[in-house]
Amino acid sequence: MPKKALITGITGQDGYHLSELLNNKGYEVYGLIRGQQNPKLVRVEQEQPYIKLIEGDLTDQSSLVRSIEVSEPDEIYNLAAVSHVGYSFRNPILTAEVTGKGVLNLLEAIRVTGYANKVRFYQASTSEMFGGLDYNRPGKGYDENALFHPRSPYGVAKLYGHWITKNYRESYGMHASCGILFNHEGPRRGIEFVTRKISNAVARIHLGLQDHIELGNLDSKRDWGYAGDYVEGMWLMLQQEKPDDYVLATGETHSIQDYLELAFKEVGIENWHLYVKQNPKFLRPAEVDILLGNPEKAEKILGWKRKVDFEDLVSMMVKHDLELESPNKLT
Ligand code: NAP
Ligand code: G4F
Repeated sequence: MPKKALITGITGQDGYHLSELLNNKGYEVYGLIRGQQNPKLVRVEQEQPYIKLIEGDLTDQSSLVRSIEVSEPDEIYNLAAVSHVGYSFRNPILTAEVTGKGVLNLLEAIRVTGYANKVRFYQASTSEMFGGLDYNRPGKGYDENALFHPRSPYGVAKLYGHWITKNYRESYGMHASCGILFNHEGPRRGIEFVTRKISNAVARIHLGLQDHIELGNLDSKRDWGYAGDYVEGMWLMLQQEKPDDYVLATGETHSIQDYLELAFKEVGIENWHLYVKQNPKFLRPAEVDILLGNPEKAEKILGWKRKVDFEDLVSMMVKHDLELESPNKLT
């Protein structure tokens, strides 16, 4: 019998990569999809016809109960969230309902359906929970024991999801693990996130389709890896005998300016400053200035290691967007 996995957030970046990975491993893959006419439905049906889609929403517990009853999963990956930090400042209550309480809705659905001791559960926790304030930690960056100090409604909601998952592990003996993932990107990244916004704009500027890009804070630094590498780590967490929490990161940090420099170089532009305007609209009420993760525990226990480095990630994203935006391709 093939293993069965239920993935929430199937239409997102990680949902795409994880379902590819699990399908390649022979899993029967179920995906929760929300809305009565989700615009991404056609894309999923065309590109990933092997996914069995189930309608549901993290805020509607009855749909979560149904999704478990229909899929009878061995593994559940909770990737669904309001995931954009800037958006969470403008929509904090929705963010709390989905990104925070939505995790409890799903855990309760698992418990009331009698799956608490039958299923393995992955919660998508985040480096945003650290907040970047105590970066003075010498050397190696945030690990699993670092203090949390979230700096956005998103980070606060994720912290609730993190702790309620640990609480269900401790209270009901659930095989529930949290992956504390640092930023991971790739061609499937939503255009609202800074790396993809830049790679897409660079491609369009090169092709003469736009003349500049507007951004907010250019000084912040992130530990950026490739999403394809990170979903492998999620799967590895659920293959361990014991549930636990793990940081996945590259151990390097780079600024938005570093990313801009490499992305523009990819199309032969040395002076990126000529094409970038700052727009206060993209600034946040509170910023996470710097994130740097320490993946030593995941490397040692899971045998996980990222494969794609920063330079290759930027190059991959710009090349993809050049292909996507190329006028020849559209005709
Ligand atoms: P993403 O591309 O923004 O995808 C988010 C997914 O959540 C989408 O499929 C979205 O569906 C779904 N969703 C939103 N609200 C929902 C609701 N009420 N009910 C059900 N589904 C809902 O995010 P991602 O980059 O793949 O990240 C996956 C998870 O990891 C998220 O929880 C994110 O917060 C977390 N995370 C991401 C990173 C990163 O760098 N990517 C790092 C750490 C943690 P629609 O398509 O219908 O909107
Ligand atoms: O790409 P971002 O929106 O990602 P952010 O805020 O780091 O959050 C992402 O990573 C988290 C993990 O650490 C995830 F949990 C979360 O779900 C999401 O995937 O912004 C990165 C940086 C920020 O400092 C932001 O202020 O880029 C800066 N930035 C500058 N101009 C911009 C822009 N960000 C966006 N999205 N758009 C801009 O125009």
